[in-house]
Amino acid sequence: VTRPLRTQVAIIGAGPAGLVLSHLLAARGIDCVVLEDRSREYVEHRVRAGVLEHPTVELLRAHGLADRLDREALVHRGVQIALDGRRHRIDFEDLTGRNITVYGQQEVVKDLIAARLSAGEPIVFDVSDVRVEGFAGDEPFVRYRNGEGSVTLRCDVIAGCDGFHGVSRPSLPPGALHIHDREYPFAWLGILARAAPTTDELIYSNSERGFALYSMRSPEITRLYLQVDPDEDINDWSDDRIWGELTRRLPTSEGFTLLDGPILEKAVTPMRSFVATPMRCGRLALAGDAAHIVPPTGAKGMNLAIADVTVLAAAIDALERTGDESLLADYSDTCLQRVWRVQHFSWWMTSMLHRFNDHDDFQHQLQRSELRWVLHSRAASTALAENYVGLPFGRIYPEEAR
Ligand code: FAS
Ligand code: PHB
Repeated sequence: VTRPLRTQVAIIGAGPAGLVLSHLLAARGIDCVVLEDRSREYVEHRVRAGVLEHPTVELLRAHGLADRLDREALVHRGVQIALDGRRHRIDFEDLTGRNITVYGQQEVVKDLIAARLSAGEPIVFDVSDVRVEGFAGDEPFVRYRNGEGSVTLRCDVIAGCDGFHGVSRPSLPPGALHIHDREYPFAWLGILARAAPTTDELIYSNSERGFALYSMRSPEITRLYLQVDPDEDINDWSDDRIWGELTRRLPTSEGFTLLDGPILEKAVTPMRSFVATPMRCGRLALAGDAAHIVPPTGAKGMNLAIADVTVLAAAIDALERTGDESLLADYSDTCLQRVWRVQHFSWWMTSMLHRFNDHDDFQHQLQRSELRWVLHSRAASTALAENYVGLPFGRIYPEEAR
């Protein structure tokens, strides 16, 4: 049985992009349905990002979505970068007057889902066979299957917020997209451990053995990452081997101790830079990881996804309220300004902090010189800080001629 349903916006995916978009649209009185192919349990426990930019927290707070965040999250006023075992602090508040917040992506997702469901707004979990169609015209629709059979959901706009492996980007006609991508000669092995953090700020460490990152989730949980080979097999890494390598790469000399503990989760994350342009085809708009991927070194993936949907919500509002399609037509160009700024920042952080091949000593000397400049020059550390805490939403260079 195919039941025709109708809404204004069909959102594919209940990750940060899809869920924030659903709240931004509801705040503007626009109906939407969120379709998610996993269970609520699964999406609420998927361990991923951990750093929220300043504008992201401001947005969540402005929409009444930050109550638990304000109670439980960790506000960080700076970040530490270690070179040759010596730590240097980048003071965000001194350099930019702003800070960042450490709060797991899965916590953000839990809060967004709870808020949407308590408002009586639909999220359809465990859907299957999602297909996006008709978006070349002005009557797009989504077909999917759920427990009761197959459904056709008619709408005005489809928001493809279904991540890198979703169905939306591949649904664009052949040749509609230009793909820009870059692979890196390494990956990150990430762990979540029940071990109390012994520092109250993140430490990014460039060591001759390779990159390591010390992060956290709460006073009881640390989140740590190691640079490994791109095809690393997680089964080759015992807990002891992981803790041993972290100890060798983190600056444990200067009064920083690394407490170990039971590892609750471990996974290898590939590193890539990827942008699909344009981010829209007719009435199908791509947002977040469906359109772009950044290496996690800049802590940008989730924040960039949320930035996209602040632009998309305004564009959809104009279309639904007055029939004006101009903001939707501008959607991709407006987002891509920030996407490429964030791509560059994430590539820059990655190129400064990771160990590249051993034979290019010239590149190695350039890397060390650039990192020392960032750690010792106020101008250079301000450049890092303003990108790290997050640029204001909207067009990042508003003064530029349109
Ligand atoms: P998401 O991938 O989060 O959400 C897409 C949603 O769509 C998912 O719930 C998925 O189940 C659903 N979906 C997929 N196909 C569908 C279909 N056909 N039908 C319906 N639903 C469908 N970023 C950082 O900043 N720091 C990090 O440390 C970090 N670590 C990461 C580790 C891993 C393993 C991964 C994969 C990503 C990591 N990221 C990190 C990036 C990550 O946080 C993303 O940038 C962020 O989740 C992007 O959010 P969305 O665009 O909403 O996509
Ligand atoms: C995290 O805490 O998961 C984290 C922090 C900073 C990054 C990437 C991941 O750059």
